[in-house]
Amino acid sequence: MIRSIGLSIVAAVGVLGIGVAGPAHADPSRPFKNCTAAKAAGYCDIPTDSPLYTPSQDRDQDGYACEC
Ligand SMILES: [Ca+2]
Repeated sequence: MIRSIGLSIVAAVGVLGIGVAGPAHADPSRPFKNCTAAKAAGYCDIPTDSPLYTPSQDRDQDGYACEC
């Protein structure tokens, strides 16, 4: 019984951990409309290898869009 509860807690924490820690969880597959929208969603300094990157949002062309 105790073992069963312990496993349930571990499973619940695992699910929550993935939901909170996984950046891909809320990660759209296309760039944001603009940096205001990106930052509102918690994204900034978006690297060129991210599907969220778009050159028009990287004004200084340093490889990071929507600087923090
Ligand atoms: Ca930049």
